[in-house]
Amino acid sequence: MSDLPAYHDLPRRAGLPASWGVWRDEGTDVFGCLNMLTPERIVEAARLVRRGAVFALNWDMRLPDPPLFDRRPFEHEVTGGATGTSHDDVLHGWNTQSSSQWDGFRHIRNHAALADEPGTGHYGAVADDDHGMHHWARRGIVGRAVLADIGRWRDGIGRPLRHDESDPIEPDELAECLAAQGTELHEGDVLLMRTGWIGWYQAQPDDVRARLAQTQHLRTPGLRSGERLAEVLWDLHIAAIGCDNPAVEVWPPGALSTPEHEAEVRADRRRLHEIFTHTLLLPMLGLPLGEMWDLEALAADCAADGRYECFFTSAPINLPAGVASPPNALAIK
Ligand code: UVW
Repeated sequence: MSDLPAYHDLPRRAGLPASWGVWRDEGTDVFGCLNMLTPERIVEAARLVRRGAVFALNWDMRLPDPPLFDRRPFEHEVTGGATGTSHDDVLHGWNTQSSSQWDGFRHIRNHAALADEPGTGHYGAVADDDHGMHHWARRGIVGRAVLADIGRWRDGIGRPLRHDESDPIEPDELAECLAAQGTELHEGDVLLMRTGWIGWYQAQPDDVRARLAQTQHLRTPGLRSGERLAEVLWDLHIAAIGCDNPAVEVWPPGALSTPEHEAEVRADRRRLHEIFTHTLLLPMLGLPLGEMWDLEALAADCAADGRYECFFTSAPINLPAGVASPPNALAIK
C-alpha cells in the first residue's frame, strides 16, 4: 500500500489534481516524483545487477536528422586543426531537446495554473527560473527501472504499432503489457516504455526523415493523451517515465479529438491538458518525461532473458535553470 494519494484524491489546483506539496512545502519542490528515489530504494535497486551488462540509453545526439519540432541541428566544430596537439568540441546552436532528452519542469507551463497564480504555472508554483536541470543533476537520478516493451508485445498479439501514424497506446495497455511480460512495477520505479519508434526511424530514407521534420506532417504513436493518462501514470506511483518515441504521448496533440473539440481547446490554453497531457504530467504532477531514448539493445536483452527490471542511473547536465537535458542514462543488469 502506498502512502501517496490516488489521483482523484490529490489536492486540486486551478481545478486540476496536483501533487504540489505532497513531498515538500509548496513552492519549494524542484524534484516532484523524483522524491520517490530514496536511499533505501537505491540500495535495493543496486542488487539487481547480476551480469554487469550495461545499456547506454542516449541515442546518437545528431539524430533525428533533421531534428523534429522545428528545432535546429547543431554544428560540431572540432578545434585545433588536423595537426594540432589538442582538440576541443564546440557545439554551435545545440538544443538540449534535439535528441534523447529529459523534459524538466521549466519546459511546460499549465495555463490554468498560471491564470490562478499569475507569474507561475510551473510545477509546485515554483518560479520559472527557480526550476532547472541543475537540481536534478546535483541529485542524480538513480533507482530501479522496469521496461514495458509495448512495441514487442503489440507485435506478439497481432496489433503492431504504426510508427508513421498517431497510433494510440491506451494507458491501460501499460499494465497489460507488464502482466504479459510477468513484470511487476514498484512504487518509485522509473518506467521505460519502448514503442520501437527509434528502430523504425533509423530504417527510414532521407526523404521520409525530411518530411517528419516538418511539424505539420509529423505523426507518431504514443500514449493516448487525456486525463486518463495522467491518472494511470500517477496511480502507478512511478518516479519518472522514459520512452523511445518523440513525445511520450501521441503526436500531434488533438490528433485523436474531433476538430470541434480541438478548436475549442486551442482557443483557450487553460484547457490544453484536454489534448496535450504534458500540461498535466510536468506542471501538475511533477513527473519527469524522457523522450527519444534508445531502448533497442536493452529491449532485445530483456526479451532474451525474460528480465525486464534493471538498475538505472541518469546524470543530467548541470545547467543552472536548464529546461532539459540528455538523460545520460544507463540501464544495468
Ligand atoms: C513535444 O511534446 C513537442 O516534445 P517535447 O516534450 O520534446 O517538447
